[in-house]
Amino acid sequence: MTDFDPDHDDGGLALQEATPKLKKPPLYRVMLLNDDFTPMDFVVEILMSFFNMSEEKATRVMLQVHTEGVGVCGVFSKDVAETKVCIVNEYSREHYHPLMCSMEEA
Ligand code: TYC
Repeated sequence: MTDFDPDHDDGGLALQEATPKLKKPPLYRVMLLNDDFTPMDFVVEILMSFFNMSEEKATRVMLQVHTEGVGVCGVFSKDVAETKVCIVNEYSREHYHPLMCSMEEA
């Protein structure tokens, strides 16, 4: 018995399987920015309806944004984050509030 297989002659080279170069897709933080005009209860409503937060959590995040200038609404894949940013900014404009929602790589 021999290891030589004429149908799969590697020409004497040692063959090593390539390790697949698959990287996990990046995640994105969606954030709210503070401003002086958007009512607090509107921000709480946004966090509850678009980010599925309880009223308690939404109030905590809103107050963090209010005092520190920025707060995280959640971490999502790129397309979900982009969609959330768009719908929050559109909804805010429809209600004539300057609230800004943005995203950055997590
Ligand atoms: N600073 C606003 C106010 O005093 C409230 C506010 C909180 C606005 C969070 C935006 O992302 C924000 N009415």
